[in-house]
Formats: sequence, C-alpha cells, structure tokens
Amino acid sequence: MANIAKIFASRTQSMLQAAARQPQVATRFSRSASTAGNWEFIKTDITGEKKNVGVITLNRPKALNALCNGLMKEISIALQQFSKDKNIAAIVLTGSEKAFAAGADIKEMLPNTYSQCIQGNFLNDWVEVARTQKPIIAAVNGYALGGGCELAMMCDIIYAGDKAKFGQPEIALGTIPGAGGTQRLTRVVGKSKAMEMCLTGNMISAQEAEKLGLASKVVPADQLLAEAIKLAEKIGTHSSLIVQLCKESVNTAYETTLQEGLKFERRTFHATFSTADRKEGMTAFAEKRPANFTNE
Ligand code: DAK
Repeated sequence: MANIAKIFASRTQSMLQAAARQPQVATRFSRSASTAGNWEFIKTDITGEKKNVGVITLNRPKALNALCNGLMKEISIALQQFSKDKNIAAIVLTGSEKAFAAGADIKEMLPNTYSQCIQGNFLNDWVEVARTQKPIIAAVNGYALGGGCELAMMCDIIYAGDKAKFGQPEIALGTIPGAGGTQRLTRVVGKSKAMEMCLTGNMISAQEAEKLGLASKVVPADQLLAEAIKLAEKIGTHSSLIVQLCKESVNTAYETTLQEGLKFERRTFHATFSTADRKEGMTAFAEKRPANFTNE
C-alpha cells in the first residue's frame, strides 16, 4: 500500500511538473517543427483537421526500414519534439506499404561483441518510444518483424493493414528478441502463442494479430494511415491531461499486481477531481453541450 502510494505521489508530481513546464517548451518547439525535414531515415508531418496529430514515417525503403541506430535516434528526437509541442495530441508511427520495419539492422549489429553491447549501451535509443507520455498509434503495413514488431508493441495502439505480417524471427539469426518480444508479446497474446512465434520465427497475419489482441483493428492497406490519423484525432478531442493520466493507468496494468494497479487507478481517478477538465467535462454533460477542455 505504502509502496503504491509512493509510486503514485512521485509520478503525479513529475507529471504536474512536466505540465507546468510545457508552455515554454512548446513555444520553442513550434519553430523546430516547422524546420523538421532534415531527417535522413524518417519523415515527420503535422496533420489532422486541427493540426494536432504528429506523424512519423520510417523512410529507409531499400532496407525495408531496418532499424539502424541513426533511424532509432531520429525517432527518439522526433518523439521528444512532438511531446514538447502542446498542440500535438497524439502521434502516429508508420512505415511503407511493404514494411513497417523488418527489424533492427542485422548488418549493423553483426560485428558487435558482448562487451561492446554492454559498454556501449547497445540500442539505447529504443527506450524513448515506451517512455513517451502522449498516445502513439502504430500504423503497420507489410512486415513488422523482430525489432519492428517490438517497436509496434511499444506503441499504445496497433492498427494493421490487411496484408501486414508480424513476427519475431530472431531465433533464426542465433539470437533472441531483445526489445520486448518475449515480454510484451507474451503479455498480449499469452504464453503458448508467444512461445510458438519466438521459438519458430513464424509470422502471423494481420487478421490473426487482431484475433489475438495484438492489433486492435485491421483495415485495407491503402486506408491504414487515414484510419490511424482519424483515431488520433478522436483522442485529440479529449483533454490531453486526462488522456495522459489514462494512458499511464492502462500501462500500469502491465507493470504491477492487480491490487496495486486497482489502487493506482483509483488514486488517478481521484486526481482527475483536482483538474479543471474533469469539472468542465461533467458540467458540459449536465448542460448538454460539448466540453471545452483546456488541458488543465
Ligand atoms: N537488417 C538489415 N537489412 C535488412 C533487414 C534487416 N533486419 N531486413 C531486410 N534488409 C535488407 C536486405 O538485406 C535487402 O538489402 P539488399 O540485399 O538489397 O542490400 C533489402 O532489405 C530487401 O530485403 P530482401 O531482399 O530480403 O527482401 P524480401 O522481400 O526478399 O524479404 C524479409 C523480406 C522481411 C522477409 C527479409 O528481408 C527478412 O527476413 N529480413 C530480416 C528479418 C529479421 O530477421 N528481423 C529481425 C532482426 S533482429 C534491442 C532492440 C532491438 C532488437 C534487439 C535488441 N535492444 C534495445 C537491446 C532487435 C533485433 C532484431 O530485430
């Protein structure tokens, strides 16, 4: 009990501090967003009717968007920029029609030794995706293999194009998944299916991914990005402060016991009663009008 209360108090405090810092950071970011375009491995865009959806497109077509260090660094920077932009409500991460990402870059990894992996903090930029506080939707067309599948699972929601393929083929390379394939996948699809995928390297279809709960929706490939942006816009109609709290609460389900998670959820629910947006949301309902959230 004391433990969960402590976790909650420190998370809430850091969230409130982050929220308090946001306006100044956002002003700085609006400039850097407009200069975004100097990327080598990705493209970024701000879209949606209210220009509140950030899109990151992996753009390394010759290597099927293999996730080299440079690409992961750029994703990490783009996410930090979108995080600091107070106008961005949600982020969409996507690839090409042939590949979301065919995994970490095998040729780049090939010469690494054990001591280099440990001492060089190997693949450190990968942590940024799961650390991002705003919702991230993975829009997956084509291959999402190895690190590509893991990258999608670090996002909050996966939409899949109807020809998408998910898999953890590391076993065939003489290694094992290293960015969540044995952990996040197992929590989502259960032990038997995760074992089967990780031990055989076999791919599953978009339809199977949806059936297993790995993807929340399958749409025709050519409509995938539009559908993902529509979803991001829907999320963007709500209070971004409350969306952030809600995301954190759902994620807590993966990281703690049921009792601790329920306690965290209840305390977070109570915390919404200290916000202007909770009051506005309920007032708007009672007055039969749309809510006008201020993210406070
Ligand atoms: N890395 C480097 N290059 C790749 C690549 C990859 N993962 N996947 C494809 N490519 C390159 C190919 O080498 C080829 O390049 P060129 O030969 O033309 O120069 C080009 O992309 C086109 O590929 P193919 O010719 O193979 O295309 P196909 O349509 O015939 O086949 C395929 C598509 C996706 C089935 C095939 O390319 C394939 O099997 N790719 C490898 C998939 C794979 O094994 N992925 C897992 C990689 S290991 C960690 C974080 C992450 C990871 C680990 C730790 N930490 C944070 C610690 C992740 C590890 C992995 O992902």
